[in-house]
Amino acid sequence: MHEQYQPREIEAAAQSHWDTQKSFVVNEQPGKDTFYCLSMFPYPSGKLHMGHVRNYTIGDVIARYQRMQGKNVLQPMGWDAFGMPAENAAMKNKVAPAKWTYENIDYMKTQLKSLGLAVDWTREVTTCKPDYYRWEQWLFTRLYQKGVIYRKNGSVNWDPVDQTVLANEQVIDGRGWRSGALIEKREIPMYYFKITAYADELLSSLDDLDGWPEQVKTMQRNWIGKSRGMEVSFPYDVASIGEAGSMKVFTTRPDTLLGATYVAVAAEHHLASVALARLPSDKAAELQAFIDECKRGGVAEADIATQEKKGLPTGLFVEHPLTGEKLPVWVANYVLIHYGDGAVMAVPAHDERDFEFAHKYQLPIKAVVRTTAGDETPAPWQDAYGEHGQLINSGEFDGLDFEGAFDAIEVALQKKSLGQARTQFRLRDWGISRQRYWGCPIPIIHCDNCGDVPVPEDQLPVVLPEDVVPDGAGSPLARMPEFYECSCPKCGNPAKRETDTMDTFVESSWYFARYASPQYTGGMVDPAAANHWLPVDQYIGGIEHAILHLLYARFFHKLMRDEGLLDSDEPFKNLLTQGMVVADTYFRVLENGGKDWFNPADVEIERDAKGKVIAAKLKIDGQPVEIGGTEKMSKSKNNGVDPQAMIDAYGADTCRLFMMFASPPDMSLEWSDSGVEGGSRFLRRVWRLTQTHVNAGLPQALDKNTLSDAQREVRRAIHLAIKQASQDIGQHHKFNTAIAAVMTLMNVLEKAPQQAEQDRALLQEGLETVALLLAPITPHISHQLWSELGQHGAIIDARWPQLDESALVQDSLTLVIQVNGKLRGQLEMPASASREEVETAARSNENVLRFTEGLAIRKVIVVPGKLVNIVAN
Ligand code: ANZ
Ligand code: ZN
Repeated sequence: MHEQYQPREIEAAAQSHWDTQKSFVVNEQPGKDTFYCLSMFPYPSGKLHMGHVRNYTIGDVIARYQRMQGKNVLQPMGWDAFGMPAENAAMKNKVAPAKWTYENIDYMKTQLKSLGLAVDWTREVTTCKPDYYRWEQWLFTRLYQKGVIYRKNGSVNWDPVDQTVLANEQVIDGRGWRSGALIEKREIPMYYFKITAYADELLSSLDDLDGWPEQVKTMQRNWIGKSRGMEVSFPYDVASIGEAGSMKVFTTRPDTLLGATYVAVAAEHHLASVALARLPSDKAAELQAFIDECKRGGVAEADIATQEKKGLPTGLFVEHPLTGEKLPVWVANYVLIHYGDGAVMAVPAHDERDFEFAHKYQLPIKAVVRTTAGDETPAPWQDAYGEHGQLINSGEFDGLDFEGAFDAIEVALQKKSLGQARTQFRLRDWGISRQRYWGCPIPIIHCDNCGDVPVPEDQLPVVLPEDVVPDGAGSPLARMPEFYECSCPKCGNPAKRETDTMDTFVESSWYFARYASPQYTGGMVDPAAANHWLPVDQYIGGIEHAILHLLYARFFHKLMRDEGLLDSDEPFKNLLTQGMVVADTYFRVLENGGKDWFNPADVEIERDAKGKVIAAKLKIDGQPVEIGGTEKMSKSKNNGVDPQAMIDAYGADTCRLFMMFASPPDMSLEWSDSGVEGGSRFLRRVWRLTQTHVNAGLPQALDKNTLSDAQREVRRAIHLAIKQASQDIGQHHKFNTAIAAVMTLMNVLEKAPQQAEQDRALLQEGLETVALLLAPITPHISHQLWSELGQHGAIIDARWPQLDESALVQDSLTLVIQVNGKLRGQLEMPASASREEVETAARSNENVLRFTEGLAIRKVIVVPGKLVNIVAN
């Protein structure tokens, strides 16, 4: 055994063992417990970042731990390979996105392999390859025929200068990222997944996901946003509108109906167009300008919620459905066309947005709910009162509570056929058309005779050409006749292939299922394999995917179930959302007020006694830099640490150990060089102790029945570590405290005597335990230690150590120490200790020494098994 711990050699040897033994290649084994451990697959951006390393280490530790429990563990890996960064890189470097992507995959794969992940690489899935996306296209055509996918107009961000559609992230402060032009909303035909048809199930089955963080379930519930409310019709005032009809609104507060003082519609609403036609020309021009303004500024909903409320009157009126009172119709920028019915009944007294609006435009405010303070008219108006309460100022409904009013008002409206209860979801259908090149082609052919025709199964896949370099001016596919010219599958006439591609969230919505049978050519998944492995037992990934990715994946799972492709209802039984990797930031303020950020590696820091950073200077010029606090590692703050540099310097095991030791997986992890060094030091200690031990020759087997008290204490420490680590890893995913338990054990083992045969046998058990407990976390060094410890067979095939409960039984007692009757400490003594032994131990106890300093001990009173009182003066 080498004297020095040499991670490079050890890691290469362990990895080559796993490779040649195909240790991680798994197949269905009926009768054996399965465990499917999945980490969110990476986007091949170029190289791994610390967040990836953390994610995949957590997954790998869980996978290896489960394998040591005797389970048949599947841990696959692949590439979420379509997406915009490839197009941006292509434009910058003039290389095709395909080439860029495949090269990144090659490099990142070697990086992942160097981490020693227990991954079945034979199942690798790459979503930009036709053998993957052909099944996505296949499912698309099936769902299209079923009506689960349909076509309708949707709004997009349109850049009028570049003449192209932009993704939300390409719109910066309302302007195109390249042209700087003001972005307009445009309506174009797009394809939609009818996810709203699954809204109820997506919501209710969250209740069955006991293994998901509560926070993520709440985020999903809010996103789906189920509200019970009422659809209310406001008949048109024919004199002002010029036509008969009614304006529909959706409200969650029908109890406030008598408090409606105006109504408001979205810029795209029918009544806005009516107003344009009927207003005098100056007013119409003003309204037109406002409508244009509303339509500009992108489609991101978050912006709409926070922007200043603005509006214009239309000169139109509707009638209150119960009182017949005329209410003015306004166009307002806070009313969304795609939510509810694109119109609201405004109740300023009880809705904050309406309140802000009414206040600004001096519209009447009428209270119809009694506040808890009991005020009828809380004037002067400070704010809307949004709580439920007893009705006031509402005629026959006065005195009713929310539920009572809801029902009574529904009855009143039904009588007039002007309303009824309705449940509504915030969730909208999922528009998946993207006017981008690097994505999965939508398998539709447009024919003048036959309309939209799905590409027949035997003509799939529709292959995306891979040698195209996009130039940023719209999708190149739309300018490639060789791509879009085709003949209609139905009538044979010349037709045009769809040139939009799918949202890349589609690929990541079903990859977990494809891993079950990645090379299967008979369908999207082999149902037997899918049912064998799914649902995923443990899914691990970033909280940033708490809503969209997880919702879409759950949706796809249900779609696939309803296609008869698999049996389960949900894809991920347990979910672990890992915390961020954070690091210190340093900067200097530039003359223009901006900041120049420096990488922590280029900064020298000074700490106070408590380790807090108090000053920092740049290494190259020795001049001070400002300390910007701890932030998520990112390019923008230049505080990233390249994991590769760490792996190269210390080895993968140290990197993995640090990642797992520095904090629990769901908390943020603060990068620290000294932490990494600490990890490396610990592994060297383990190495050194094992080396000294095996160099002396392997001992005989341990005889548990003839252990001395001291030896029993050592054995107790070994099994305490097993107990602690098993609980921490198996039940709580607290890898950090599991590692701490191993460290405690190491302290005991290092101090234990190593001469007698029994002592050496005990150390053997201790070191085997250390190797086994560390095996999921630092698999390479454990692999080596295991064989050095004389084990036949590799540790990868070994079982997690068994707890021997009898080793935990403690024959010692805790005695209280008093000095002059005051409690001063505790004393741990073997139950068999004599009165004299107890007294001697008490006299040398450090607290006793401290409290008797300068005094003479007059008397020592021992109450056996309970206390020692020392009388001194
Ligand atoms: C009157 C009212 C009175 C409302 C009141 C609230 C409080 P959720 O819970 O999200 O479903 N609303 C309806 N359609 C809208 C649209 N297209 N754009 C903007 N707002 C719209 O919200 C339902 C509430 O949001 C509805 O209830 C409506 O305002 C508003 F004291 O109607 B409410
Ligand atoms: Zn046709």
